[in-house]
Amino acid sequence: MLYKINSNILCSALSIFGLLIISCCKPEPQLEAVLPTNLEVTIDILDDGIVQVEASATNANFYTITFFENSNDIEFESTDGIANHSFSASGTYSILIKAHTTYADYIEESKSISIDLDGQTPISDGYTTPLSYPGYTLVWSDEFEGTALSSDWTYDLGTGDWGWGNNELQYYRQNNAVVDQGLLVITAKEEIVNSNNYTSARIKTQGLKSFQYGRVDVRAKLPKGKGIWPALWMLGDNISSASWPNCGEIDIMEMIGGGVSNEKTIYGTLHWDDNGSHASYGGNNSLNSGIFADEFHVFSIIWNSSSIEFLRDDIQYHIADITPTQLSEFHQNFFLIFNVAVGGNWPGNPDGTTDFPQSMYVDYIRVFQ
Ligand SMILES: [Ca+2]
Repeated sequence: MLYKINSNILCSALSIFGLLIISCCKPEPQLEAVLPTNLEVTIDILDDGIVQVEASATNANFYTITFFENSNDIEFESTDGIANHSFSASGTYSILIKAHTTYADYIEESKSISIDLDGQTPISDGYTTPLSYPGYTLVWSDEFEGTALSSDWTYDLGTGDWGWGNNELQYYRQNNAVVDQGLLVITAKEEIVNSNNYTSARIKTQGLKSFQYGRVDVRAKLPKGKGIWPALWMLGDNISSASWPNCGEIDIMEMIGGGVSNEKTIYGTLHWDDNGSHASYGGNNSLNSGIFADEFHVFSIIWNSSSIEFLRDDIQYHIADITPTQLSEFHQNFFLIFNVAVGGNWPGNPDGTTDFPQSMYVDYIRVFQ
């Protein structure tokens, strides 16, 4: 009672000074749940029927995302608003997205999507390589089964220094790498995140898996379009102490999109330090018909103490002698990096002809020694 009197006196006193204090003069309001606001939903339909939902809302504590496939309701609960689902047949489906403060307090939005699997590339289309070779043992592989990346992989995130040294335009996020239907799918999207116009993903085995010598096979179907730059590559384990290019770099496969002549050609390259200067030596290989986005191909290196051979679908198109002393970089352990860059010094920037999203699909990586 004494407190109330004092509070009224305070209000009167403040009113004299022209301050409008409404709340302290009113009865205490009942505590009400605050609903989220500004629910925004982005849905990307990737090749192979994989659908990725990204939801965001102000004051949301978590999200529930429900995919309705025939009579099944597949519900995901997520704190970041991200959920993936693979639809197994063509058709029109509903997705219900809820942004919650509590389980009972939410706002929702329903979306309808059309899946057309008829024109998709089956994972069996294209070149494939065996699980064993005479004289070799399979020492590590990832077939990308299951629904998440294994603990052999980690991420490079954000924009790096100077767009990862190449003025690349994308912001790398964990969410742009999805494992589904036996594939790793790395997707470049046109969306604004932290003032960057594109997002994508870059995964690596740094500190987790690395190898010296052996045969490395990566089976992948590539994205396409001006400014799109997929890469399957390796860096020396000593990059944090020796820096680049003293650590050495092995580019198993790079491609820059934009027109058939670009999109039918892949590059295999070595980078190293030659007495204080950056040196590189590479070759390239072109398909006789079609482009690398049409179906799966296998990109390989065969690396031993004397040479590194580069192969596409078992066709050797380049070989480098690594016996000279200035190529000492290539006699140590290397880790793997897979990414899809957008823009940058080599491919140039996307233009009006570039379709987003663009995905690189990796069926497997296998290392034999
Ligand atoms: Ca696979």
